[in-house]
Amino acid sequence: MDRIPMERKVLSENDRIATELRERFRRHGVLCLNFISSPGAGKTSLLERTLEGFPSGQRVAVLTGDIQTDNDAQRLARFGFPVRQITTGGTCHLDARMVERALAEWRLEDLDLLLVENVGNLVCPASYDLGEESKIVVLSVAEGEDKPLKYPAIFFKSELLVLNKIDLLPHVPFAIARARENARRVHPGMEIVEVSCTTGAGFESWRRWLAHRRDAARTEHVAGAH
Ligand SMILES: Nc1nc2c(ncn2[C@@H]2O[C@H](COP(=O)(O)OP(=O)(O)OP(=O)(O)O)[C@@H](O)[C@H]2O)c(=O)[nH]1
Ligand SMILES: [Mg+2]
Repeated sequence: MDRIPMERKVLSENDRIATELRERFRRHGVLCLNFISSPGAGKTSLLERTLEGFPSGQRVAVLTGDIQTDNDAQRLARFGFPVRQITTGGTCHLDARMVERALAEWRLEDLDLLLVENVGNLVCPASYDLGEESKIVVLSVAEGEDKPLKYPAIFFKSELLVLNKIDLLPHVPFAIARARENARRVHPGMEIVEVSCTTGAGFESWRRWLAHRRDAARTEHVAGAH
């Protein structure tokens, strides 16, 4: 009986911190994106290719969550942008407090894009607001086109679906039209891009989406400053 109130209390404390973080991000014109997927769908690969495409001097930083290792931070640090690992020690999602702590040594004035890779999990991260502007869910074609129906919360809450590993389509039974239909059944009008992090296919669409969102955040920030 008392499990529900406890959970509510934890979540409302998380929401309080997330709200503060969101206000700080907006005040500094930082676009924060929270990447969520099941383990191995390609979050780190998407971030690697994205960072690889940025000219040096971009005001971008990355936080990456993992239950146990710092493998992803090592992969992402190769591109010369600031990267911090958040090791959750068993917890299946990032929370706003973890993000707040990880940001303590960075000046938000120096950033305009913060990319947050969540722990690989399609369930728990959906319940924890990190103060991000948008959640992005990554689904690979090796996982089955029914996933939006089975894990609706994360597809409903995410602004964009990145359908990854399209290079594998000839080898796996994945009906991409059905996947898109399922995502939009859960989240009408959901934006979807199809990519392969291995070949780079579809990256123009993903980069266009990102550039558009960065422009929007910048415009809002400038407008707010007047
Ligand atoms: N064929 C193919 N493999 C891919 C693609 N993107 C990622 N992979 C592979 O999928 C595996 C997992 O990719 P990661 O980027 O580590 O996945 P992740 O979502 O960050 O995984 P966790 O952090 O463990 O949740 C790696 O072996 C990648 O090389 C793709 O577009 N095509
Ligand atoms: Mg990863």
